Amino acid sequence: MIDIKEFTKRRKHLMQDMGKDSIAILATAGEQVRNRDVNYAFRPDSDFLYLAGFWEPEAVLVLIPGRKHGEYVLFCREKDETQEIWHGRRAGQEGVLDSYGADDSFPITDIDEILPGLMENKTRVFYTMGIHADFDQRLTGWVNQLKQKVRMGITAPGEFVALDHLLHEMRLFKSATEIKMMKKAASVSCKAHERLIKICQPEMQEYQLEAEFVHECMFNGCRDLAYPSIVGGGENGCILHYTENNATLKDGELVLVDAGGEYQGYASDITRTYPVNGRFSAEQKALYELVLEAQAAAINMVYPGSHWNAPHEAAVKVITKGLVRLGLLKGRIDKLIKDEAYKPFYMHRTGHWLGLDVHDVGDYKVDNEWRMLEPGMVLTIEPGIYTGENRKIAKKWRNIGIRIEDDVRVTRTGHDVLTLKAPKSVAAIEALMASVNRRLSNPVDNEVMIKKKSVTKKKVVRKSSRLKKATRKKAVRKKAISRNNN
Ligand SMILES: [Mn+2]
Repeated sequence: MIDIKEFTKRRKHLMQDMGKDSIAILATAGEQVRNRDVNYAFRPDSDFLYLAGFWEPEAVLVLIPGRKHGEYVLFCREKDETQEIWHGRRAGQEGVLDSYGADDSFPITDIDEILPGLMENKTRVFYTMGIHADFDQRLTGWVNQLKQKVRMGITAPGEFVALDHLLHEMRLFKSATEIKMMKKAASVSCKAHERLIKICQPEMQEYQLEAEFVHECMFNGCRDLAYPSIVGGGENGCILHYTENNATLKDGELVLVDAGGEYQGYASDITRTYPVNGRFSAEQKALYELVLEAQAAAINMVYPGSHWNAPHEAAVKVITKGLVRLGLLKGRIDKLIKDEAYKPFYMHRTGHWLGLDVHDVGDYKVDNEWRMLEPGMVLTIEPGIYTGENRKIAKKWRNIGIRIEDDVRVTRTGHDVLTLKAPKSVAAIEALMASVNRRLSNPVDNEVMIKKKSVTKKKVVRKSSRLKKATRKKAVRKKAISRNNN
């Protein structure tokens, strides 16, 4: 758990930036329906989480610098015995005063009556428009209510200021506590990637690797993942945001795994690519080492005073040069870079900010110039090469997808790679994969894999004896009985 003092510090910082006569209002995320009466696992809004550290749905944070009865007001659900028996514990009003540092708290159901009063005679409202349409509307309603009271000597706020502007600038610079959380997410995820490299073998399903990743992360304290895992074998590795993860991993192909655990809300974001059978082919190795070289060059450009785009420029240069060296591009390097000739092979950028959100908040440009890197920022460095079905290149080069991604913190003197422990050199990967007798330690439950084969073997199933059918019926009956008992 993060100490509540950390959240108090953040709120104080924000209130200083807001100044007097102002109020900040921030609602957490709503619950999302998955299907009918089943919800997705709840995840608070990251801005809200950053300031409140409060994980319950239906909550609104209000900051009023200088308010006599307390500057931090938190609206949340009331305690409710029945609801808590069915759906889980609630902090309630007393709970958020005791454990979450709130100065004042009201039931969320009373917000219509209370919040307009808190806005009285404030000049500025800090609020992020356009995230929750219904809440935007309610807020406008509350302001209009106040406007109707002018004759009673009450003034309504006349100025709306984008809250995310201040807040996202704060979130861009990670505190020591935040770095600690991110390191934990990173180290758990590194272990998970290592586990997958050891376990991977031909004829596994992509989702079986995904399952191993989830297991290792959750088992080690990351209750959730930072984003849906990408596990793409062969040509699927060329689909940048591939998440179907339902194909069979084939001997001779590479597999690309882009996955990261989340710890206390903080993301890690790691990609590793390796041969399904444990040995890189000559072409795979040539392209892989090129991406690795590009990544090293990019990471080298991460230091205070460097600018946001410098790592990308370094990666593009190495990749373009390398593609020429391998005969996949022809021409003068300068011109190829200028014409973006590398783009059919490398179509995305080299990274993004990382934090509570996997694509974290923070401006990339200031006054239309690439932003300077400063200590405390955390970013990913993730160059890649994706040859796809490119008919302009020889067949042996096609359908290879490679990305190598690490999480890098800008330090006072340079950088610190948070995800070094996930193996990535050709030698390390091949040695690790050779070190385990992968066929014998096969974790794959073959029943899961029969799915595809059974389609072609239908005839055999039909031929099966009545006896088998009878036992199957029995099993179904048993299942139904046990279901009723639950
Ligand atoms: Mn990424």
